[in-house]
Amino acid sequence: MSLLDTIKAPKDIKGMSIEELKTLAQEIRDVLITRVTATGGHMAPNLGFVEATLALHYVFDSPKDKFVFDVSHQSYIHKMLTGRKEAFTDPASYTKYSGYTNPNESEHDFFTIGHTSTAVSLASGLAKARDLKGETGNVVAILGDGSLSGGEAMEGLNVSATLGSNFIVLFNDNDMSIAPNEGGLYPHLKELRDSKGKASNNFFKAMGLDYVFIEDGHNLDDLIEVFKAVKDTNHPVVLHVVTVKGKGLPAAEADKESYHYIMGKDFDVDAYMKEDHYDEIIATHLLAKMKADKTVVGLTAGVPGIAGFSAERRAEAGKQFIDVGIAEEHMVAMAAGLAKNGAKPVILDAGTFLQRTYDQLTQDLALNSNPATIISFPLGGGISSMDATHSSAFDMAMMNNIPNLRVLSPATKEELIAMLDWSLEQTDMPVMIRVPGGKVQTYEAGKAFIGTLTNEVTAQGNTVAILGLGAFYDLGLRTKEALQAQLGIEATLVNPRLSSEVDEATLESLKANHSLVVTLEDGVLDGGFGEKVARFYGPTDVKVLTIGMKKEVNDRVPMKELVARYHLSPELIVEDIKAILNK
Ligand SMILES: Cc1ncc(C[n+]2csc(CCOP(=O)(O)OP(=O)(O)O)c2C)c(N)n1
Repeated sequence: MSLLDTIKAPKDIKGMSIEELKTLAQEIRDVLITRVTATGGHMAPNLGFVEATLALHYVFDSPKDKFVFDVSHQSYIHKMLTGRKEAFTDPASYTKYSGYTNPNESEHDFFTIGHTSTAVSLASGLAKARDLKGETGNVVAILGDGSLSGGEAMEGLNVSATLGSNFIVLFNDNDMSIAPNEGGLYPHLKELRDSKGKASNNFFKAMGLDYVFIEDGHNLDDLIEVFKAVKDTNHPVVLHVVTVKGKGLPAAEADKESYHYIMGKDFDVDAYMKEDHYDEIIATHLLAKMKADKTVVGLTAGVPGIAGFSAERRAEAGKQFIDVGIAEEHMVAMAAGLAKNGAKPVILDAGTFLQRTYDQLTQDLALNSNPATIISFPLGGGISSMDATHSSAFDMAMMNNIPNLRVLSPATKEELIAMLDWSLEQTDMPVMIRVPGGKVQTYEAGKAFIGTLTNEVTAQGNTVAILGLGAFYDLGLRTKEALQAQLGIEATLVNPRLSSEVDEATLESLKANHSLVVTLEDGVLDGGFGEKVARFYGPTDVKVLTIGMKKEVNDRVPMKELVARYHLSPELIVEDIKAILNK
């Protein structure tokens, strides 16, 4: 029986000797490597946080003492120690719990988290509420060095310095974000590490926080000693803990970026390599554009890999690629400045992370008509089986309704490239291009985009018109075929290309010989494209069927279930059409 087998709750490690804790740390590493290799997940962040998590649970008393993990992608060990270890040790239970903290899973988790840089702010609220209620207990925010580059983390540190009561920030410094850290702060963090916390240039002290340095974040004796010393502190303190990302797995230590998140064993690398992928297509094209025009500049907020910008491509792009750190708001405002001063900025980010920057999109880009291009990547697709925190179902609805921002949804790779080329040359407005989820599609029709911002009727028919937006153009094509086969209806097929506006001329022309218009979109319906079409036809006899996601939280719901629930298949859509047409 292993030591890990004996642990059902944090109290079970409290009686262990340091030697036993060290053995347990090794067991946990072995389990992490086996489990994450099988299922995929955040390998390197967790391997680097084994001893620190053990020491936290050894010294503090969770859940009375509260831990808030930033991003919470490094919370696997915390899960193992808080009654959820079967999700790591038992293959049949591997998918039982999510990869992030979630209060529905455990009383030891306080927030559902997946976006970065929020832990200090969230934890400061917990601490303030504790104080207002006259309660006791420690509050610990766990913040990574990458996440520190996000403005919210800095805002949180600034405010929490004034709490005047117990507040601990465990700053987990492994000198890496997903990719290497960028920005003027990081050489100073290195100075702090190199001087064992003694350098006079101390960001945390400048913020008004007490500061303790722990040189070896894998030394349980040191960690436990310092944690005991700061437990029940009466003021805010930062524990600067130096760790090694990927600790204990040589491949991960050597290639921290690739091992930040890895795919599981079922992922077929060979098949993947044989296929086309939008990130590769975009990165290759953008690099060529950069070479031809020195004012083209790519920007990302800590996620270059999402857009195919590997270390090699970043080096190739040189000064024309900027990783701003995990600072989405800054990225969008900087893009506004770049556009204003004649450069051609291209923002490359995931739709879910762009949610953070609604204000900059609205004010700095759209209101000021600054012509930046935003390429929004849906992680795993718009409607997807992702964690709720990482859903990209909402980016289109968010962007669609910002005046003076055009949202384009290419259906094919040719169209995507044509839209990007057009957007780079126009100077009237910011443009978002929503990368289609799923397999790369290529149709001749997609070549027609010349920046006219009109819908494209790709097949003229009658009775039913199908408007298949972006990734769902293909679903439209298949629905058209199913309609023909099952009801003998020759439907009209439209590639709308644009979701922020309706093309009134095209919609007007459909009135003549169509009684039903079907819209298909890979995102939430509320605020989406279909609603705009429905509003256009509201005062007319034309009926509108909108297919897309209902406004609700979906957390790792299998795609099969979502297809059935939202009728995302040709068969189910034909059933709906039949019912409406009384066929
Ligand atoms: C708002 C937001 N932007 C980007 C991401 C993607 N992301 C997840 S973890 C991470 C890096 C975090 O680095 P760090 O805090 O140093 O933690 P480490 O993984 O190195 O332990 C990034 C960029 C995200 N989750 N949320």
